[in-house]
Amino acid sequence: MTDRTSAETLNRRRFLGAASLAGAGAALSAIPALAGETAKSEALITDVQDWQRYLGDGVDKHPYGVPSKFEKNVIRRDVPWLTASAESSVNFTPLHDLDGIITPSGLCFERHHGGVAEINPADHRLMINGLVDKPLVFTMDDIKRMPRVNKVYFLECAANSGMEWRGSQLNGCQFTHGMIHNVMYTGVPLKVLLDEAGLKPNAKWLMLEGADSAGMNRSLPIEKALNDVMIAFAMNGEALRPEQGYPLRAVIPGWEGNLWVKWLRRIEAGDQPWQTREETSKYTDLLADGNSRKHTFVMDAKSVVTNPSPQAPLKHKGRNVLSGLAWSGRGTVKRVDVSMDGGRNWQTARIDGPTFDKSVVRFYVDFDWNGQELMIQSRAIDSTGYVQPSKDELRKVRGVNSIYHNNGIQTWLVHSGGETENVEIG
Ligand SMILES: Nc1nc2c(c(=O)[nH]1)N[C@H]1C(S)=C(S)[C@@H](COP(=O)(O)O)O[C@H]1N2
Ligand SMILES: [Mo]
Repeated sequence: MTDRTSAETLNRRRFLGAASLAGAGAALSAIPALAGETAKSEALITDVQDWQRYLGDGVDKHPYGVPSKFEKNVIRRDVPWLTASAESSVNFTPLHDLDGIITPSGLCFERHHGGVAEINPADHRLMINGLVDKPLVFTMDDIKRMPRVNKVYFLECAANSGMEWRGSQLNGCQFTHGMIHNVMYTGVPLKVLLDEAGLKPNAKWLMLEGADSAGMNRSLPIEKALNDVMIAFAMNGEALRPEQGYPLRAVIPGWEGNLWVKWLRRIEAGDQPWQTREETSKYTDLLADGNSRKHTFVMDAKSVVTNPSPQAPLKHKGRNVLSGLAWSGRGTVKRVDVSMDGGRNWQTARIDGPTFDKSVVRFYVDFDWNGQELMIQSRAIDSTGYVQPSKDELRKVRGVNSIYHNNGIQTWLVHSGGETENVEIG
């Protein structure tokens, strides 16, 4: 199998031959084939293997564990031509190599506007000022003496799938959908901190500011801040990674990643939104008529099949597992439908693992593949009843000028040899 992980596999393909898929529904039949082979004599079973001949490493070899060397291709990747420099850029989570719902901390995609701030937690301060009774400054020790909570949330950059607005472009779910991660955060509800400071009645918006060289800031409506926003110091049970905002970041459940200010140093309460560079020049959705959608904070329901996908082609006929992720910024994912024939027939996928509010879910379809072409799609239905739209439905409403909030249905074309590519149905 060729390694399709490099960015050079950029492709613009549009697939129109849906007729060749007649009868693809047969691929969804119950599973007759065994996955294993009938036992026979084989050196890998009968002989003593190399790794059994000598003593292995002791417990002191890796004070901090790292993955097996055989997993060295499971890494974040970037697309060098997308942005001008690595300090103001993005890399992508290798979704096709992961399972379950938790993104390992070391594989979480990163998006920085001014590189990674290196902060000694002893020197970090969080200030709350503006329209409050009592401006306050917290040390990290102070924050860790406040009541804390644990929550699993997805973070999706508003630009995720942004390169796909006009047509299918990037060959791999890592690149089309990899600006998302889903981890367990530990932190203090922002409401607890705001209550200490005492919000004035006219405080309607907060400005969150980062301590990075970009000094990134965003405005947040007070209702959201008091509802479920967290100030987190840990992810997946340990301190945040430097790249994810160590020692402190904002967690804004279900809302676009840009609001999740990293290296959080200041929260100012005001009576209106701040006009920041971010808000005026970016993170607004340009419509066909030249107008912009503003304050499009919530990430609508979306899903993607991670396996098979261009970086993870089908290798075997017979028994196979289709797998994917679905999420909604408006609540939980109630159902995921999967089609193998470009949206003609749909079946309900099996969601396995926990379903949390504003977290991804993992879904599966166990199926039997006889080598025919497949056009694989998934669509998420969330707890509000919202159904993930097709890309064409989305374009009818939003045109093609936008970069942000593309939650359209993704199509993967699986060829008879198993190779899989990013296509769009005409
Ligand atoms: N201080 C600061 N916070 C930031 C950013 C930044 O550049 N600086 N990038 C934002 C954007 S656009 C996104 S999508 C998320 C990415 O979070 P991650 O790097 O943990 O994936 O952080 C947000 N918070
Ligand atoms: Mo972002």
